[in-house]
Amino acid sequence: MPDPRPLITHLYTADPSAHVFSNRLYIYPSHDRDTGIPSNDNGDQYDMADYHVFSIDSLSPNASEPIEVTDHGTVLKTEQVPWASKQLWAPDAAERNGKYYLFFPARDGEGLFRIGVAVGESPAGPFRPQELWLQGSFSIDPAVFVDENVDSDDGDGKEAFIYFGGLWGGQLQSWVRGEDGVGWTYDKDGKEPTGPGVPALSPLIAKLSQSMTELASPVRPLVILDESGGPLAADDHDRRFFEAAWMHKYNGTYYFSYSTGDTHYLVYATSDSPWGPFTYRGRILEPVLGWTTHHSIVEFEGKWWLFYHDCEISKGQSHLRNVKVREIGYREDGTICLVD
Ligand code: FUB
Repeated sequence: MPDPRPLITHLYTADPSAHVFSNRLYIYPSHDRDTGIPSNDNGDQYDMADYHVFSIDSLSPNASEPIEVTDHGTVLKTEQVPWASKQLWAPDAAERNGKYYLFFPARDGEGLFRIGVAVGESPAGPFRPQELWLQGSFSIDPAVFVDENVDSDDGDGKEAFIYFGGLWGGQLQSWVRGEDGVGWTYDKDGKEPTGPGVPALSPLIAKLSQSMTELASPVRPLVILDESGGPLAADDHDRRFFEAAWMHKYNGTYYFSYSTGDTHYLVYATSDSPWGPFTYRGRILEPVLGWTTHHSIVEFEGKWWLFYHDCEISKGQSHLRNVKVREIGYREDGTICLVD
């Protein structure tokens, strides 16, 4: 099938987190810009300073018409966030208690990535940041999943979880879990593990409080198993977690999807619990033009959609990306396929 056209062309946008709020589709992407910082494995070239929110009325207009996207303008800037110094990376958003929450990673004053929360009255923003980052959070790429119609201690039939983490520039390899299983400490010399039989580093999960502005559980690893029931191996770069966590639920099954980073695949694993363990199931998307790949999956107008990015407009400059969308489907066994 022909590659879809970029959805947004007047700005560089990436890492699209898509959600449906009040029957309208909202996209919360990173806003890429070129500040001339040379590319390196630390991701310094991804030097973003604000967020825009976009929305779409319908993804199924007449085939000949382009999809109409509304830009709701700047909804949060680095200088509004008391604790952040730079690099507003991939955000996500959630609705609860009649309010909207924007979750975003940024470096703190010491250069460590933390995850912040900003609160708004409308899905289109603006968002007011909390004074401090989400205490206990670290690394990058928050994905917030609100599970509905569940037995919940929170009394509203909902439970919210935050999934996060990213290797290399995202610093996941530098965080070490304490022996009590509760605290995590930073080790600047931390390295991604390697070697035969060594398990890969896991993405992380915590429950969110009903207020959505605090962690309500310790942060713990989200285990991803291979077909033989063992944890994915660190050297299995085609399948191990790198960054870009996303959670969605289809037919009662939890789908955790992510990027494999240096092998550039979008892949997924499934479980019958949002806490896991998850079992690796396969690939969703082959490598795109550019180094990073990052996505979200959402149901809208009775179909399932994959939002992702590539570097078509910038002709392959990896830090200047554009958001795209294509339809996905599910086979009878629950595996995901792209729809032509
Ligand atoms: O946009 C900056 C970083 O690039 C994101 O946080 C990663 O997921 C990768 O897409």
